[in-house]
Amino acid sequence: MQGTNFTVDRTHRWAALVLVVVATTLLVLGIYHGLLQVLYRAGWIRAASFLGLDYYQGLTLHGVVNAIVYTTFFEVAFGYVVITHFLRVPLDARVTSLAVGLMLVGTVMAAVPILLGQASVLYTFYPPLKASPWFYLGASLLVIGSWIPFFQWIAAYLRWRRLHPDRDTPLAVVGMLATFTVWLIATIPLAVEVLVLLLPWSLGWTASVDVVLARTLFWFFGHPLVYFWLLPAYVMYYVMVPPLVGGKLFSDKAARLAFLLFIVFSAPVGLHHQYADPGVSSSYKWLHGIFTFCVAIPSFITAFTVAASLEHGARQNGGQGLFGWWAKLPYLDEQRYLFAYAFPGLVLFLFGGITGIVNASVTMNNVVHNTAWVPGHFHTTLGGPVFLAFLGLSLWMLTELGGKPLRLPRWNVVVPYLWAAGVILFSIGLSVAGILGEPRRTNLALSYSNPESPLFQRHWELWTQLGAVGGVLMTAAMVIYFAVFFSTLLAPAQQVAELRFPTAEPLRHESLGATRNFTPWVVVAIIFLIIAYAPPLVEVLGGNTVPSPPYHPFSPVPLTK
Ligand code: HAS
Repeated sequence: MQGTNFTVDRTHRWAALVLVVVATTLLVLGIYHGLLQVLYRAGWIRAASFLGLDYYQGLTLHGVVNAIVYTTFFEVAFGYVVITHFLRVPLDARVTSLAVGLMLVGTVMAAVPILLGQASVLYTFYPPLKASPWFYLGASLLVIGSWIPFFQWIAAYLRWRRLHPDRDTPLAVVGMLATFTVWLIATIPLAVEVLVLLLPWSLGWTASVDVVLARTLFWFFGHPLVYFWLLPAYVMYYVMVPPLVGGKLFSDKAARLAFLLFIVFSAPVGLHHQYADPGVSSSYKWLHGIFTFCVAIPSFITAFTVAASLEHGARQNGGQGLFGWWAKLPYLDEQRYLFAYAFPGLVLFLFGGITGIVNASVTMNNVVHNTAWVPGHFHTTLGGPVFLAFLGLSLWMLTELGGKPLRLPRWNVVVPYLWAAGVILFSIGLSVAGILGEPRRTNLALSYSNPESPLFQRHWELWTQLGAVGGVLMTAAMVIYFAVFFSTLLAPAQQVAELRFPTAEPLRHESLGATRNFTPWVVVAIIFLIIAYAPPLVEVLGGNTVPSPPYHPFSPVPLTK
């Protein structure tokens, strides 16, 4: 791997390693419950869990661990690595320890009520589903813990700028600062939802909750959240992948523009999750729909820029012809395994992008909303480029920061392809079933998938079975991944820990213009947020929706004919 060497200071090396190891350990639980979900939906097992959890508990654990805890822990770890490596400005070790401590304590506080069955509210925790106050407090601590690093990084960045007024900000730093700007924007409405609506309600201080307001605040958070997940994968694609394929980044300016456009467009789109909700006028939904098509633009820019960088690298290695250069990419190279964790993710995201654009269209959304199509979509986005990038980069951090030799390297490069094959089958199964009307988040095994039930739907059967085959392949990939990760973790350190960060050089010099500076993009983002959210929030606040009492999900008694 080409790149500059830098030994990360001890505190940040340990902080990143602790976060990555804890996240991957919890992931074992998240993956296990994913497998149980898909087998249970297909009717291959009768109980949704072998650990005594019911259907909604297992689904909550699966979503919270995989989508919230694993991603946040990973991103803070990766952020520390990027910022310390590229800026080389010292960060206060005590503040870092506080941040990591809060994230760990918050996670335990949220996990216990889930395991006790007192927080079966799924990862979206929509009211009127009600959780124990400990769940909301724990989630708040996790979020506060993840804000602290961002404030450290902003201070470090401003200091770096003063020291190097003429230098362009390293691209990876632009990417991670954009990631956490999106996170900060997203988590402010979340904090309002949790601290003003849900926590007092859960503590019994208020009797009911405004469901429409809570959902609007949640999706104000929920869609920028998906770009918080995506952007570290884009850092990998733009910064690390070009040198891995022996080439250069096709356009540094396009990469910066993509990151900055996410700051502008990632948030004013949340109502596209609420097209079917009453209480919000259709004109605002329409406006959010337009913004949603805009937020696809930086991903289109990424598709072309990354494809051009791959082609450039492959041609440097002797690739020729219109398609012949594809053969020169290092698909199964054990040394450059990060490429294997990038490429299938990019392919999956072609499907994730198309299905996302289907979702964004109001009329087509009516067909797929709340059906199995939606998990079909997000396993090719969150479960595709994002998850594969995080898996590969976690392993990379473990070896680079821990000074550990990679174990089972041949098995390791198989993992992303096996996972992607599983995701494709899983997503085809769920997407087709969704178009045929199969609901998501429903205890199917007791109703629609149960031949004994009057609700039984035979035409979904084939597709749920296909989804289950995909789920088994995904689990097999993860069993191999865990074997690689934990055997590497347990191997004795053999080298001085030093960071070899593959870092792309731009193909040509470009004048960066407005992409040199964050401020105008943040200002435009705030203006768009006010335009997109002030009127619907005023409408919801002054509306005539009736507050709801709490509701606890339950596993219904099997229906019989
Ligand atoms: Fe989404 C629902 C719209 C992207 C995640 N989304 C969800 C949910 C999740 C999620 C978790 O408009 C469910 C939430 C829930 O629980 O209810 N989504 C979009 C749109 C995009 C999009 C327009 N989503 C994502 C990403 C996610 C994610 C990214 C996670 C990381 N989504 C929606 C909508 C809903 C929704 C509605 C609500 C549905 C409902 O009714 O409930 C866009 O950002 C997508 C743009 C992407 C592209 C693709 C670019 C392609 C690239 C790959 C290039 C490949 C190369 C390799 C170079 C334009 C970059 C070449 C190789 C070859 C072989 C050719």
